[in-house]
Amino acid sequence: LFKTSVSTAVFQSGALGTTEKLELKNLVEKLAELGYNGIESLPYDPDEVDVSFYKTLPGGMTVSAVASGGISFRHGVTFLDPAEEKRAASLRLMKRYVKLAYDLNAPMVLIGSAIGKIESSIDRERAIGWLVDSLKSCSHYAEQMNVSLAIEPINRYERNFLNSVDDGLDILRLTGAENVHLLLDTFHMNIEEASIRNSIRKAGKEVVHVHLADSNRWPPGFGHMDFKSIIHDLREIEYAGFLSLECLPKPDAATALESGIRYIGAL
Ligand SMILES: [Mn+2]
Repeated sequence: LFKTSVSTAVFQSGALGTTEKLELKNLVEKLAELGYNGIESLPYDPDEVDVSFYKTLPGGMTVSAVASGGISFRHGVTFLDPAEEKRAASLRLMKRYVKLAYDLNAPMVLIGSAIGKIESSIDRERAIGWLVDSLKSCSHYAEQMNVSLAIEPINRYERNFLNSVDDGLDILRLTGAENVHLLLDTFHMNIEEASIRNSIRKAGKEVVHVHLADSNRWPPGFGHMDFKSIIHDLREIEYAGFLSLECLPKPDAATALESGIRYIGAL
């Protein structure tokens, strides 16, 4: 049986273009009640987090991961910003997310949108060099706190490189850090991977976190993806991390949360 968690941001703040908002406290109580094992935290600023709240989560829940999307959403900087001072700012922020993960006893920081895009004025090799240097720097810092980093391949409509598992493995090879791994997101995989099965097998031990959403980014079971097969493949690679629901609150938040864990549990 896999551990389950929920990426809370979309349910709290109307992220991903949604409007429904739940108070974090009520949301967390609901997740414990439904039987989730953890919550994935996406604070827009690490300094705004009430650490004590996360230390006493109901139902023995833990923080499955800290997501760093606030670096681009809130602070408007990324690892690939053409301006050097903005790249430096994103790196400083990322280290604060790493420290926050340590403070919350979370095993890892998720790195998705904070990577950014390659601007047309920037040479591709140069940009990848910036990314790899930033990851190396973060990984050294995170190592001292026993925190891992998980980079997320994101589909081509949201990012103009690092879209597939193969792309992610290339970045891991270039980075060469023992605590930098992959986050697989089924919504992005459905768009980018020729074979989800082969990609999961190829990623193997590098998979440290999984985001679950169906083909339409609704909760699993509301689209046309074969989650039975995905779960089978994750068992085969002996994946031991969380299955973290990161989906739109559709048809509504309560139904998404309830059906999410029920559907995963029945697979
Ligand atoms: Mn994701």
